[in-house]
Amino acid sequence: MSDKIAYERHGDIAVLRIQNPPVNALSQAVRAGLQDGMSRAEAEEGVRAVLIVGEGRAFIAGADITEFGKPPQEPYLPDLCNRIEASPLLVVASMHGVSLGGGLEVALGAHYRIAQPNARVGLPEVHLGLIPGAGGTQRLPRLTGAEAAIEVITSGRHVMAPEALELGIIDRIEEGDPQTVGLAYAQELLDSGATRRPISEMPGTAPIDWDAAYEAAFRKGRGQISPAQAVRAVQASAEEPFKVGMKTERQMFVDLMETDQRQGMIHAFFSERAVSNLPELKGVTPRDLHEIGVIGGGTMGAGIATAALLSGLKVVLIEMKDEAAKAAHERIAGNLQGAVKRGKISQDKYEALTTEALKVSTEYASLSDVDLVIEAVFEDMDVKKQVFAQLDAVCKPGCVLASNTSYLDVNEIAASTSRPGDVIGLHFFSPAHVMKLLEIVVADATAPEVVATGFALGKMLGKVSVRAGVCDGFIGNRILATYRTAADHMVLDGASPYQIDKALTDFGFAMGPFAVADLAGLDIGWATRKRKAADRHPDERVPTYIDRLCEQGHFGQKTGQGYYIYEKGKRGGVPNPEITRLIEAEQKERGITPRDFTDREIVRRYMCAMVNEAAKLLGEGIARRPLDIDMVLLFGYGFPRYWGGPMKWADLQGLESVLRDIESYATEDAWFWQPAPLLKTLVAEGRNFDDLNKEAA
Ligand code: T1G
Repeated sequence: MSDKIAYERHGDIAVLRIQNPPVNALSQAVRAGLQDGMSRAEAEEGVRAVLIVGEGRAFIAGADITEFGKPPQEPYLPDLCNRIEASPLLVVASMHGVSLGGGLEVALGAHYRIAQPNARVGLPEVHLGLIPGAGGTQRLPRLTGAEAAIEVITSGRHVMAPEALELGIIDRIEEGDPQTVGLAYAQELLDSGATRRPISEMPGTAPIDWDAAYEAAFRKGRGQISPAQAVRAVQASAEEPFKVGMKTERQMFVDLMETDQRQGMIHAFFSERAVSNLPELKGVTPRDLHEIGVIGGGTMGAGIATAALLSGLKVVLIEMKDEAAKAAHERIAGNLQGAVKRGKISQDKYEALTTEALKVSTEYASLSDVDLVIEAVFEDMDVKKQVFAQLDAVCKPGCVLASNTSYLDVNEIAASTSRPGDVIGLHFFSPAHVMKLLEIVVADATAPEVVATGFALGKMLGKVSVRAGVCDGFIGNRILATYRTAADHMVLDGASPYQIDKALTDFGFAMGPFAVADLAGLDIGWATRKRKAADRHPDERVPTYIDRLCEQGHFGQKTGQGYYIYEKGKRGGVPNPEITRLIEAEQKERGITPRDFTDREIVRRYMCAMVNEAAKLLGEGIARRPLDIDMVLLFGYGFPRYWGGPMKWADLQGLESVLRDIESYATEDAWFWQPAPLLKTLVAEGRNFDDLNKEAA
């Protein structure tokens, strides 16, 4: 038997204990070991039951994702689950930690299931662009009914043990060592004469409005196909005999395995874990973090303080005046009340955080003992330098001094202090206690252990932390500025902002660029255009129609009018005829004859601009790897996860075709569409962005 499964006899019960750290993924060796273990138990004298249990932190986290994309190896997981279920012995699964995907499917192949109170079960395959492929769509509905099964499968969420008990997914909850409680439960079942209980022999679920469920899943997936496919697989569990339903599920699973969306989502899964593992930080010890300071209690500062408090850190927040300090305290308390409402913290915890862990002051001297300070004050270099001068004077030696600036030069800020090695950029995204992305901006003088401390803070706050070099806009905002410009150029040339927004939401973005601009506030872009006007290149095409709207005092959602008109109490907005008028006026002024754009061309230009700027960033070393850029766009800019990110999207299109399009666009506008040197090199060498990820690992 494989060394991944420990086989033990306990009276007339055989135990198969899975030993495949870190999360007992169902590798080929584990599958073969379980299969052999079942045969051995059935061959041995006196064995009446089998207990399947996991060693370490989990029962089973699912199929081994590292095997995806490689030729499948027997025993195949659906066959193993069927084999477990078909055993003449009574089979019991004792679950703890997570039982996800194939892990839950193995447990559903057993006849009875017992779990720890804090155990979680789920079928998260949709997060990998797949559907459950080992009987989950056929067995789960037979236990829970179609609607509950569809909700669990299409959400991919983790179901806590009490709810799983209620849904009938597990039979019992009992605190204790998983093997001990599992053995006792199996013995109790044997003593009570309980019979085998194959789920496949249970009747299929009652029908529901399958087409409505399919439509709902497709809409919610925003272009992702596997959730909707899962509905059809569950429908098969109701309409076809079990064996036929299994074949239907298998075919759908195999077809989805071949899709770009599966490649994109697996790429996102592994990149999310790789992005914070920087080779240069191996062996570098971060500084201790127990208490942090936050300068500025506005939306951003309060969000950062909230995230820190929720992660267990103490916070000293500094505001200029008492009334601002009081407002900041209320803002943070409001954020924490939200966490209570969402069940993230108890009311007692809320009280402790707001009265003990959080201190709000107007005195910088209160920062004398903090381990790290993040300033989130007005985005002006002089203001930042004044703040850093005060921090430099009062903070203890070794205290990390961080700026939350979204584009200012962190090198210049560092040089204004006596300790540039302690200075770093920590660019949070608003709301900072909700958005997962954190850009860790490493200045020239930043010490390695200060970088390591930034990543340690990001991990404590549950962020996806990405290393960025110093440039205007770092990674995300610099790329955003470029693809926004591509959209602006298409508006000048004839595409309406509304067609562009729709084309991009159909591509999978939660919102199009113009709806996003309305949400963020048109005054921000207006201020940026004014800031950059002085050193603008003469060939740069910058529309002015939107400045005309800003001059009228319309800044988007916050004023009720922008690209869209927003009516009080109504979600979303309607196109603003004033925008169309202003665009037509500008086109006339510029002598432009507007032309039609197809949705495909809109997406193509938008994505090529994004990839081209990203490739420039990579070439300049601002971003370390293509996967870093993918994670920034996924976690900070609403990029559709099923593409894996812009760099994965480009690999899936083929870099040659992307470069060819960029070069064709450059014939219209050589200044904006200068092909990135790195892109040209990769195409010339027949390599792609994933090759760069592998080389940098
Ligand atoms: N396969 C291979 N490696 C896995 C893995 C898996 N399923 N799950 C986790 N790992 C690795 C992960 O890469 C990391 O590696 C380490 O374990 C710790 O993970 C047929 C087809 C289980 C909740 O989608 O959600 O079954 O970086 O850092 O935050 O129907 O991992 O240390 O080298 O994430 O405590 C379905 C995916 C598969 C679960 C733990 N299962 N995993 O989270 O630790 S498809 C999933 C997770 C399937 C069948 C279908 C999480 C976790 P390294 P971690 P964590």
